[in-house]
Amino acid sequence: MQKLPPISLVGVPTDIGAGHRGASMGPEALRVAGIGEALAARGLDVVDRGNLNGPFNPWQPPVDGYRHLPAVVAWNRTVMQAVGTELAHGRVPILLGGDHCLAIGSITAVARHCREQGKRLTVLWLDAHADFNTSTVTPSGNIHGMPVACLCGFGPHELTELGGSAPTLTPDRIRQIGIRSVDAGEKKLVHDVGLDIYDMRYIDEVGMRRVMEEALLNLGADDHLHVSFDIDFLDPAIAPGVGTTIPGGPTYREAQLCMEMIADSGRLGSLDIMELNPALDVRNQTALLTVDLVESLFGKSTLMRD
Ligand code: 5AB
Ligand code: MN
Ligand code: MN
Ligand code: MN
Repeated sequence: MQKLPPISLVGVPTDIGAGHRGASMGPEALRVAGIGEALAARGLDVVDRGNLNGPFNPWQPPVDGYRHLPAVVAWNRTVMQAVGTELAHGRVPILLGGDHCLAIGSITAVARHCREQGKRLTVLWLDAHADFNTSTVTPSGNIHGMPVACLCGFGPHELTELGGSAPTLTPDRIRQIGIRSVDAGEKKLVHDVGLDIYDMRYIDEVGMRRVMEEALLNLGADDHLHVSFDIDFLDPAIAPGVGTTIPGGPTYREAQLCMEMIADSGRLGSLDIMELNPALDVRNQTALLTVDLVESLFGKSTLMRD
């Protein structure tokens, strides 16, 4: 079995960027489902750093196209700092969300770390949504629908410049998998920037195996792979505990294969687990499923391969 670096769990208990309350309880639901114990049982060194702190959710309407922008910025600064610290200590940060706006801080920290280490960054974005809205095209003002745009330099300067002045990522470093809900204005934007999207139709047509082969193609020895896992990537029949369920997602087996092939790449360097909403879950089943998939992501396989 390949030697994996030590892991740090970092809880971010907020739903500040979401359209439903409840993702703030995600970190605790993942702990109750045994995420730390499951990874430790794989022989990994796991430390739980507890939860980060930040402003409460005031549940306000959008201002200039954004809901809760100042609080979203505050949470993301804290996330960037915490993720950066873990990476600097040679650890693999696992962010326990929390809503998906927090991927801005997480990936900004990862990108900075990669620049410092001379590593190339590839981001796999597992999601039902493209998360490429801007203040002018968003149907909701919810910033969890905007993180990919912000990371590519489209968004409020407080978020696009969280880690300095230049955009954190160029669109060619991102591969999105599982996409099946893109808003009209958002569709034009992702098309214009040429985002690499493996949508559900493509998964239906060629299968998850070829999708993952293509998404993981050309990963070099010095590449850092970041996985941003929005739980609504999964079909709602198996994962009801999310705020924005979209039917027609990957099945249990497709999701397993996706995780196993990422594990096989041997390049996983950081992970976000986002958008789990225990208030909408059924007996914590979505959290338990997530832990099962994360075990595969860290190399657990059904057969005698590990
Ligand atoms: B998630 C929607 N596109 O912008 C919007 O769960 C949904 O992080 C965004 O992928 C869903 O409000 C954000 C309609
Ligand atoms: Mn989503
Ligand atoms: Mn998302
Ligand atoms: Mn969501």
